[in-house]
Amino acid sequence: MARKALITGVTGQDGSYLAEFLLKKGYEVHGIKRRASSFNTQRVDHIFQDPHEVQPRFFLHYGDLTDTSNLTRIMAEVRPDEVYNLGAQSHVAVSFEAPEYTADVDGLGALRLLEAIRFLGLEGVTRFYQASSSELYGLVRETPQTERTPFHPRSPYAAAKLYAYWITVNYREAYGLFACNGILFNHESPRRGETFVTRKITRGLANIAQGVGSCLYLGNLDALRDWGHARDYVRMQWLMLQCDEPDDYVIATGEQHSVRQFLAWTAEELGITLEFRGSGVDEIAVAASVEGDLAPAVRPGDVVMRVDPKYFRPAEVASLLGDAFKAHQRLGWRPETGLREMIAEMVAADLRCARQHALLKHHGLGQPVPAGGR
Ligand code: NDP
Ligand code: GDR
Repeated sequence: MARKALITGVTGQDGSYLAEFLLKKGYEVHGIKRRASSFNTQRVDHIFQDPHEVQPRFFLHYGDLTDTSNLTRIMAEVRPDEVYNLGAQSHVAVSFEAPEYTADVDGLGALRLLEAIRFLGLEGVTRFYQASSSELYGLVRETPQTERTPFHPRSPYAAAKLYAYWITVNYREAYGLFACNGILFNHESPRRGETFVTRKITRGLANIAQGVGSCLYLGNLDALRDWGHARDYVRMQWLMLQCDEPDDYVIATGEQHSVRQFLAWTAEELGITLEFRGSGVDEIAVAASVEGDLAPAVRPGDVVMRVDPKYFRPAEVASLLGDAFKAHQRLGWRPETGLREMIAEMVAADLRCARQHALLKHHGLGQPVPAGGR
């Protein structure tokens, strides 16, 4: 019998990589997707299996983390060996605008799943993974951050994730559930949502390079992050549930860079050398030189980025840097993809899209490409 996994957030960045990973391992994979007025399964369409054509091992169920009866019913039907709770309103800036919804989905959503496991008597059957976050550290008390670093959340998102973290620990201690927290630092990929800063930059600059996008507007360029590749991080999510004992693990690269550096390296990938002028809200990035043929629409002297204070957050997390020593020591995990390599992969993917837009525009068929919002 194939092992069964249930993934919330299967249509998101991590959910799609994890589903691929588990299918390759021979799992039967069940994912929860939200009802939307248009298609929202682009990230998993390539692994969808038409039940009319093959004996499928990948199933999608309509559901929502705010809906207890729906989650309990899916859990009862699937009786999964492993649950990966990746579903979330995952945007930190948006959580300031929708704090109650974020608390409901990101905080209580975890509780609803844990309670469903308990209510159905699956404690001895089902292992649980909670997608915890380096945002828990917030106002950091020590660098680098480890599993023992105290938390100080700085957003409604992080406060909701703090509840989910502790309720996961609580169900492990109180009911003996095999429940783990992965405290994951930022991880990105070509499948990253378009409004997170890395993808906003790779997509925005690729569009400018091909003449289908205008100036990029960003917020805090001084923010420091520890960026890894999502593909490497989902492997660790699975590894945690294969251990003899449940535990919590930091997953990070141990390297830290600024948003400004990420922008400069992305430009370099396109043959553009950037010069940063001004400071604070007046800072701009100018194309100092352009080489090669990847950015035909950019001329030296063009302003490609301006700071817009609208993207500053009410409370910022200035600096995050993780120490994944425990994951390395106990589970043999190390990230395999370096940041420059990941930027190259993201730029290549966004450049392909930008070129398609440019071609359509050339034939008078193009729609304007919206710049990434938040
Ligand atoms: P994404 O934003 O790409 O994916 C989030 C997923 O959750 C999507 O499938 C989304 O559905 C789904 N979702 C949102 N609201 C609900 C809801 N009410 N009910 C059910 N599903 C819902 O996030 P990532 O893949 O990047 O992250 C996965 C998890 O890991 C999240 O919990 C995130 O908070 C956490 N995390 C992420 C990190 C990162 O750097 N990527 C780092 C640390 C933690 P839809 O597609 O319909 O929007
Ligand atoms: P983060 O990721 O908040 O760390 O949360 P994000 O990419 O949104 O921001 C990283 C840093 O970049 C700064 N920044 C901008 N951010 C966005 N989104 N848009 C901008 O224009 C911009 N300009 C500068 C931000 O202020 C911030 O400091 C991500 C999410 O995936 C969470 O779900 C996850 O828990 C954490 O990573 C770890």
